[in-house]
Amino acid sequence: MDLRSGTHRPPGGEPFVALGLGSNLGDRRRWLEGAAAWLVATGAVEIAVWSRFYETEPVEAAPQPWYLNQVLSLRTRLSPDALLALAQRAEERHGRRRNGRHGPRTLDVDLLCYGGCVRWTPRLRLPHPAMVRRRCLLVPLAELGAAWRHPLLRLTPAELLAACGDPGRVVPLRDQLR
Ligand code: PH2
Ligand code: MG
Ligand code: MG
Repeated sequence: MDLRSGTHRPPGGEPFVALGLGSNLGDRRRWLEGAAAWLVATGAVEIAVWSRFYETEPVEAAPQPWYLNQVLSLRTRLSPDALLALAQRAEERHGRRRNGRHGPRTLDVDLLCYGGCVRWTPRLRLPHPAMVRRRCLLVPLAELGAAWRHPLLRLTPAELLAACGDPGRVVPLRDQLR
């Protein structure tokens, strides 16, 4: 497979690609930082912008500990499918055990968006359907300040956040440099 095939690359620009990281088991910050470092060490991605870390109330899930969430934007030549496979390897390498859908987890790495790519397959849905419903994803995503627009709704992350009715609490982690 030619990972550089240009089908997802808009003319004259790089696609805005974002990953959502989450953890609510064990040393949550260590899992997120370890995953980001591992992703970079593969050589397949560069991190363009890091959001802050946020303490977030679990949403759409049985009662469980609060999450630490972060969003990263990436530069990569990987296709959406190859990037998803890399994200899943990162989960496995950071203690992820499948605790059922939406169970507590050491590490969740979700592909939130890949430029204007729209996909609806059992394996990969783009943009990530939960993104527009969850403040725990939209608050860090909006922090990146991207001009990206959701390819179906035509709204920026800040506009999606303003329209989002999720009451879940999202609080920047203390002790951050920014
Ligand atoms: N992930 C889920 C379910 N619920 N809630 C928060 N706050 N953060 C998450 O990352 C999250 C969640 C399933 O992936
Ligand atoms: Mg998830
Ligand atoms: Mg996931």
